[in-house]
Amino acid sequence: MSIEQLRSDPLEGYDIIGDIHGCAGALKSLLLKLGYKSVGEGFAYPNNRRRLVFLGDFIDRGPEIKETLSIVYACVTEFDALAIAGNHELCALLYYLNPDKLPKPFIHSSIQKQVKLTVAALKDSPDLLDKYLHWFHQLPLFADLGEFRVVHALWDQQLIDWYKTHYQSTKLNPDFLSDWLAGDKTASDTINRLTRGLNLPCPDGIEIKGVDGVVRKSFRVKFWGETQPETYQEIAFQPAPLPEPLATKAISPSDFQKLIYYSSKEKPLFVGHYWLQGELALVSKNIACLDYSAVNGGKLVAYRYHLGDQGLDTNRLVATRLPSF
Ligand SMILES: [Mn+2]
Repeated sequence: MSIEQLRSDPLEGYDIIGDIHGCAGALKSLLLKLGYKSVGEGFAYPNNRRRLVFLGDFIDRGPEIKETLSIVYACVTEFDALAIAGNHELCALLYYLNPDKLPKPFIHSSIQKQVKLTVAALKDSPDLLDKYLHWFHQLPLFADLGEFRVVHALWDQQLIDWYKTHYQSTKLNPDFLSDWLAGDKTASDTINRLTRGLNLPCPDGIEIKGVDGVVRKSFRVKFWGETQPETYQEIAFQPAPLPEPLATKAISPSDFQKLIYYSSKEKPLFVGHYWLQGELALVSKNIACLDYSAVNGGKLVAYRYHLGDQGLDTNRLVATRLPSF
């Protein structure tokens, strides 16, 4: 198959891929399972009838970061795939832009260690590292593809509208990056919410030990579900259960004010980021999270979206077999 033969048929749909984190082997097997063919360094669907959408976090953690970057970059630049930024791509950018003053909580010690894995994977190819960092500078932070939306962690319509008005773009750009690095609160809220989701600090000095062994003083929160939740357990969304007494504690009025609600009447939304485990399922009627901990012995997951679909369907979730590393 040559690249020239690819561009003919109308678009049938999109295949949206969750967090890869350097698992190129899992990525290749998922793309082959979905019917994509290897072309050059990338993958394309026969006659370009389907396009790929990557939800961010291509880098860090995993064993084949360099090859993963090569595949995703080629899919985007040669075959019209879309890739949006995850918190790890932003972290890598900041690591180069501003190594002496990294904004917290966006960058903490464990994520810094992970960025070093990406730097190490590209240490013999400084030109490639430059190329990818340049690419990261221009990745979209979110996208509305007409029938559905994508963002790495959380769709906050208010902050997205602010971003589009303020920067006249959906992409990362130098003005935004300099505002963020200068400590602009709305810029910082936007990047935190969209790429890390909503995190609430644990009250009363409570700590939570994660499935990755990291002890955290905050926890991730849902942006769907009940419109009037009462306890912290009802809004928590993370692998480790909340410890008592936090789980059954009533949500404080100030935390309640921070909650975001993506209505079930909104168009379908795809996110990654949340380290899901176990059986594939939608997280709500109109939201699919496609991060199933690929790098942690889990699965790399895609959603097959056909143009004209009415709503989401669990049967469209596709996973690689368990990788062998
Ligand atoms: Mn992430």
